[in-house]
Amino acid sequence: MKLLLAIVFFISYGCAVKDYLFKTCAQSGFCHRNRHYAKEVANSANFTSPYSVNSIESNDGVITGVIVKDLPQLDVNIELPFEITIVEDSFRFRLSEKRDPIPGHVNSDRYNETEKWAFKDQLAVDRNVQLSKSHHQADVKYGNHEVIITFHPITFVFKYNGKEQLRINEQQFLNIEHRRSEEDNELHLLPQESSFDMFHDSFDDSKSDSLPLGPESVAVDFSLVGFSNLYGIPEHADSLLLKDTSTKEPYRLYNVDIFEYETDSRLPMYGSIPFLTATKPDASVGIFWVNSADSYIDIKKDTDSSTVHWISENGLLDFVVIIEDSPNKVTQQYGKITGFTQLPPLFSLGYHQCRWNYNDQKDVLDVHAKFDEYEIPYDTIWLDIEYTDNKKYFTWDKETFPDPEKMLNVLDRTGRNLVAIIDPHIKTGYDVSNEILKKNIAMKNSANEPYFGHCWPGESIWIDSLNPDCQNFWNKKHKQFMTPAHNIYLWNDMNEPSVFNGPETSAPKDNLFHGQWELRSIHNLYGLSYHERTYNALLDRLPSQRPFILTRSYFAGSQRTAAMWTGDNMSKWEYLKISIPMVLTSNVVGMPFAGADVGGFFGNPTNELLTRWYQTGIWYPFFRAHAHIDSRRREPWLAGEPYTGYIRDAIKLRYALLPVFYTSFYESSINGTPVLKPLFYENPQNLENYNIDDEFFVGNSGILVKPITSEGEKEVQFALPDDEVYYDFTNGVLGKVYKKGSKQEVGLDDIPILLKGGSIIPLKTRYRRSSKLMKLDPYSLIIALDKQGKATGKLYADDGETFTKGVEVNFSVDKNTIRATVTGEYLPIPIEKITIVSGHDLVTIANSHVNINSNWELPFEFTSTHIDHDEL
Ligand code: NBV
Repeated sequence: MKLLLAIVFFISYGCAVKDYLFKTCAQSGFCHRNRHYAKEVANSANFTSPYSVNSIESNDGVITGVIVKDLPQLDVNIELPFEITIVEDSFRFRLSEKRDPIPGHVNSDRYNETEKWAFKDQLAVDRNVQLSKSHHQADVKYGNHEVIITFHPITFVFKYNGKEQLRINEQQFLNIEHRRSEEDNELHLLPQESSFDMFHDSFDDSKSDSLPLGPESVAVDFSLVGFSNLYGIPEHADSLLLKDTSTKEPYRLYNVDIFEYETDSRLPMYGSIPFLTATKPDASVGIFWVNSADSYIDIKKDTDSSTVHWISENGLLDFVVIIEDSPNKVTQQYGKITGFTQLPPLFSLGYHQCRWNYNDQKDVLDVHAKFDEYEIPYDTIWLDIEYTDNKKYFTWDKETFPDPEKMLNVLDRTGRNLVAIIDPHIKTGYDVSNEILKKNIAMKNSANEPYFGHCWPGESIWIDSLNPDCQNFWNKKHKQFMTPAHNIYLWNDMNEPSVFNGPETSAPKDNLFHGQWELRSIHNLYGLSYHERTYNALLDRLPSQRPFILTRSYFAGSQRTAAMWTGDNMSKWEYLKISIPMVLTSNVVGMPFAGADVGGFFGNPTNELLTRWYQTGIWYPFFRAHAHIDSRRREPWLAGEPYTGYIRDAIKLRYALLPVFYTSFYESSINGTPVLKPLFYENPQNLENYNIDDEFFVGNSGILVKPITSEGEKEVQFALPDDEVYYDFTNGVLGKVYKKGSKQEVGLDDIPILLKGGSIIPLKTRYRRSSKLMKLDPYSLIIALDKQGKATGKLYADDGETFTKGVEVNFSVDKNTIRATVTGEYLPIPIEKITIVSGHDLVTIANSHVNINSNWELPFEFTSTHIDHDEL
């Protein structure tokens, strides 16, 4: 019977499962009700909101107060206590509800621990906030910011440098569905409210949700004054610029296993980051919605402003408003709250070779050897679920992988690594699951008994990674599984969590976690809690080694401990194209270590598509080829010439650029700068940059790329973000100045790149088999002068493995002299070649063999007056 069930699930899983599995807003109780309420409120001529600020006071920089919800038909008012704090220079509002406990399994409070997972450890609270108030309004001042809070109807008006930027609740969509019982529900409703699915979930009766606490949603509207360009709130397979949803489905944030996803879609995907940004030339805004429950976001755009209606199923009404001068500063402020990305170990920026599955140890080592035979660098080979003994994680299939340690040692000889998958569903009936049950650290059902569901191994239980008690156990299991190799890292998949027989491909929302919280409250952060446990386990095992973990599910804060990829895409051109805005969006919301399966997961790419995908993939911060178990083998040499050669060239270019990527990651790890950076970050003054998502910069390097993502494309035309001079840098080879608006011919071997005048980039151009073997290689510098004959650039270098701080070298050129300022100790920095280009001139200082040990300078003179590809 169990086998039959598993086969049924497997078959339905393998076939294209479509959007009918997922609730639309109209089918989702809380979304339906809030959209209905918004419509009724907007249409009622004399609507009076039941909410008003009843009290507000300030105590040692923390502003507290109470909002009351006054329903005339009730004897008592509903009290909603709130708190305002200025955290890391941004405005945080946090509102809860006074509730009487309900006896039973479930914790009947509103969930208040999202911040525990999303925020970094210690937030700076600004105690200098000033509050002044009158009878009908209060005024909160901090820095150049002012927030005017009107008591009834409630509105928050945000001013920055004296100018209005944002109004909260201007539309009066504020809605806090307070506690009530089903019996007296009628008494608690406003005429504008619908009671659809408040106590019963009618979506799928076979997987019904007991909704033990009834309706609990929180919602409010944000009017962005003068902003019509909105970004963020991943994960969706959609454009960089968010769309108007007035006549569409809202964007949904609910981590689900959405296999065979479609592009141009607002459907939820594997991860959620509830952070939305908006930009105009003189200001940028960020709204961080601190809530981990199922959420929908409606966006309405008017000519020059936008309204965002944010709706969550339960939890607190908790948000942070960031208002700054530029988009870069908004991303930075967000990073100050949720933490910046970890500086990844250097190897993880190299090329990753994956497929579901490398069949056995010999297969792994054969593929490994072929890379060297074809002189293609790679750093990591991956093992998907088939390496285990019958999908029992923390075990090896003894027949196919008899000696993993030996295999790891062979990989290690040329500096290569292995990544193995460990998912959160644990097969029942072996020591790992038995121990989980014994230790009482499994996810529970609504009756507070361990939950049994179906996934790859058949019947499974899920680790409750919210439970601190699971950490020691998780440490122990990883130690046993991974010891003693130091070149093995981890991949956490299916952590939405994906449950084959659960509602909407996940676990039932009334399942329970540590603290008796429902999955409903914590759903979108489960994936984060899981990969954080793994991160801690890796640190526990090797405390001085920077861990590497790839996660499919993620939440705000995931950037601190993991990389993400965009899940199961397809071998089709449209998926190659959409991968760029998806990775850019991830960068905008502070999660730069992102990539898409190169080649496409489902299906078989043509050689042209595969080649173009590699040429695009080398720019993903996380660069991995991956394929479904049923797809044909497609390691780079199988394409044959000329494709293999083009793929080799692309991968080699990525390796030459590793110093640029590593430096960009370093910057991101200290100030949040995107590693793949949209054009409007480079120049927010130019409105034409706001909607470009097929072109990007690599961090602050000045490298501008426009990958070819259409079949048969023969030419490329760059949009230039500003008036600076740009040099042709196709395939990493310096050429002439690029004429604005000109079309360049492209062959299948071409990767269109420009280099912005004013940039200095460090490269390592010698072919080595892996990044580790490049460690002692000298650098080459490429210096592209701006219109004033100046340039700047940065290099960060360290051992690439431990937490020991390295060296930061700031290069500059002015008045025909190159200068380097050095901070830190990872020295010397050897340089073998310097190429300098200006509008008309070129200098190559070959074989200079400089060793930068401390601050350094070098005068130069131009030696030729024309730049020609052949000369370089
Ligand atoms: O573990 C198998 C796959 C994996 O290859 C893929 O990358 C994940 O996104 N996994 C999903 C489970 C099944 C996919 C059909």
